[in-house]
Amino acid sequence: PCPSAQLHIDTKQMDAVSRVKRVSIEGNIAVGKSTFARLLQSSSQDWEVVQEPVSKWQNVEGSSSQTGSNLLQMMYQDPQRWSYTFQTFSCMSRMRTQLQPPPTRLLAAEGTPVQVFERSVYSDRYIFALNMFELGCISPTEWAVYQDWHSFLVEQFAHRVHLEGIIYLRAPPKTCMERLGRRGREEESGVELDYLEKLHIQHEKWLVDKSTELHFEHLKKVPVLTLDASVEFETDKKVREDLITQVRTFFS
Ligand code: DCP
Repeated sequence: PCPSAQLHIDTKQMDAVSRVKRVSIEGNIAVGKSTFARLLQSSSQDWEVVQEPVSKWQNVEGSSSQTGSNLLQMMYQDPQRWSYTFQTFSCMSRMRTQLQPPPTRLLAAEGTPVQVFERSVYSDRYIFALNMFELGCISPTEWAVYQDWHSFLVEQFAHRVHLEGIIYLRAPPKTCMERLGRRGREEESGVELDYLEKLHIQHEKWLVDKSTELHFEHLKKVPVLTLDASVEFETDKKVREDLITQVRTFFS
């Protein structure tokens, strides 16, 4: 095509991409983010879930024929040694995921297309990495290095990792502990209630009390929808529909 036609196509594509809203689902380990994301996706053609790349963390440098290191397990077994490495790797893989363009199917959506992420580069830093630093599993030097590259990357890609909204699935740590036990992910078998309580406090500080010191102006303005996730939304149809209606109303 002639350059002006190419430019026309690119502008149209860019318009379509900018129509897509980006929303992340946040909440404690095992609260039910993946389940809720799936429910949202199946409730409308305009919603598309981008899954969290957990399997990559369980198989670093591996391929389909060769097994790599399980960094998630290494981090839980020796947090002092592996937390920084884990937080670097998980955030980099998330950054890649968040930078991927929305699928064509979503660009052609009739209504308001929404891309739903399970967690974000923001919870990586303000929930997990911060918590590990406060627990002494990430040293002050590692924390300074982490914050340096994290701020740099988020600022460089600000317009592409920006979120239009956050859904906070809120449940008591005890409920998450029960769900974690039921799910039985092997690497998490040593996780204790105390750890989930600490992560709960980090979520509350960031998303409810707004007392976490955030380093990005755009993040301070992102609207947060807090949902009561202590209810059994997977099995109870009425509860599920009510939560989905709340989300749709919030983002309409
Ligand atoms: N994790 C971590 N640091 C991060 C991100 C995740 O230590 N920056 C760990 C915590 C969990 C695992 O990775 O052991 C996956 O955590 P999530 O809470 O993100 O995902 P779940 O699968 O537990 O969520 P849900 O059950 O709510 O779908």
